[in-house]
Amino acid sequence: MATIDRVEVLVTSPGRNFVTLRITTSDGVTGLGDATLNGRELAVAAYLEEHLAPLLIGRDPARIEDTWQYLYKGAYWRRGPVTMTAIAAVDVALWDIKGKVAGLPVYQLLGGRSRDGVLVYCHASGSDVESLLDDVAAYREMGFQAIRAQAAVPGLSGSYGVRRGAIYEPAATDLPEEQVWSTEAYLDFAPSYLARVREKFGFGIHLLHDVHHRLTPIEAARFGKSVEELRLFWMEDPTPAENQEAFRLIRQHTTTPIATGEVLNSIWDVQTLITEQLIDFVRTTVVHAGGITHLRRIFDLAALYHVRTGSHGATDLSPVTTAAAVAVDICVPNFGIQEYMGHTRETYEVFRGMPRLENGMLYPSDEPGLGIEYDDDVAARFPYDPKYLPVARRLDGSVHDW
Ligand code: GCO
Ligand code: MG
Repeated sequence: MATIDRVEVLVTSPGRNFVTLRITTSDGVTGLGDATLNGRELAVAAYLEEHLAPLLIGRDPARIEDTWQYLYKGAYWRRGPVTMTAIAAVDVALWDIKGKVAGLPVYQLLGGRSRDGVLVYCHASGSDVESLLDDVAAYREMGFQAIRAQAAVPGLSGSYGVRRGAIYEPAATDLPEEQVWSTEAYLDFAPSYLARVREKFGFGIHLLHDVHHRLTPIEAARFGKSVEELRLFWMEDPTPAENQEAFRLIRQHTTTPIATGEVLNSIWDVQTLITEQLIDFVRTTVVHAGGITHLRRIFDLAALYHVRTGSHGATDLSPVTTAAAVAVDICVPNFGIQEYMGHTRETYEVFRGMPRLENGMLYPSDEPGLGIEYDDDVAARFPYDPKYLPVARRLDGSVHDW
């Protein structure tokens, strides 16, 4: 029997920070898992290095489910982003190893394709409505079929979701940037620019919008109602996600589809949302929700309740997560959509073998495992670079949900 011989925690910053776990077996097979938690990277790195690596040495790499249960139940302390990201990294690395040992891509181990490719949505944004419309046009040109639209709210500094450089990167400062938020200004403005996108591009594209946890349930209900005729694919995170019951009120008032889950980490965090059918799309992802093993469990529960998948895929999730997400997405019967933002050129030099993107769809690699290779030499050129996500303050100076 092969055993786990080596466990390495790799930190690199080719445009942004990524934490990667590499597990090597006694047969010399290696597996990669993403362990990136934006703005809290070293907490997960320490969890892995100090607490999980010593438990993994000598274990059978083939026992993925058993290792998952051992790490989850064995910690006694349940759930939470740091724990679930660390467990995810181990889980994904072990699936990568299993695929390489079997000589099969991971999606074949999960049951094989249910579809030809994975529909993705990209991010269009603008500092004003005209530049947003130009951005949507550019993404249409590139062949994207589903587009998220965000514009800067007039008068507010640093609106969520508006790209400043070539790639959207909210964690851009050494200490948290302070941004200004006004619910009133947002609610007055957002429906009007989403309407402009529909006017210009029609109903032949899927249109998405991220509220990013900013509204109360009754405000979210009002927003959802006000955009009903625009037939959004979804409104994302209308209200802070940890209060699952809050979605009952939103649901009673609007037919605008609801997506949430990018900050949630376990099946227990989405149980009410799913079993009461309070959402249409669950956005938990491989890296922050316990890996392929646990994500599949969430998605299977969701399938029973007509909830489709829509995994998080921002720039702060590494190509290892994209590859793992696509492996799951291509298999599960209740797939909805996959977020796709892309990464810097330097990131693709560190992580080689990103799934192929064509006409707004991602296709998994047919290499054994996940098909991603980590280049240590390139990674060494980009040392850890501490960066924080912004915080939001209301007009009176008090802290709001960012
Ligand atoms: C999304 C997300 C991201 C997050 C980011 C935080 O829908 O893509 O909301 O943009 O803000 O992942 O690290
Ligand atoms: Mg989001």
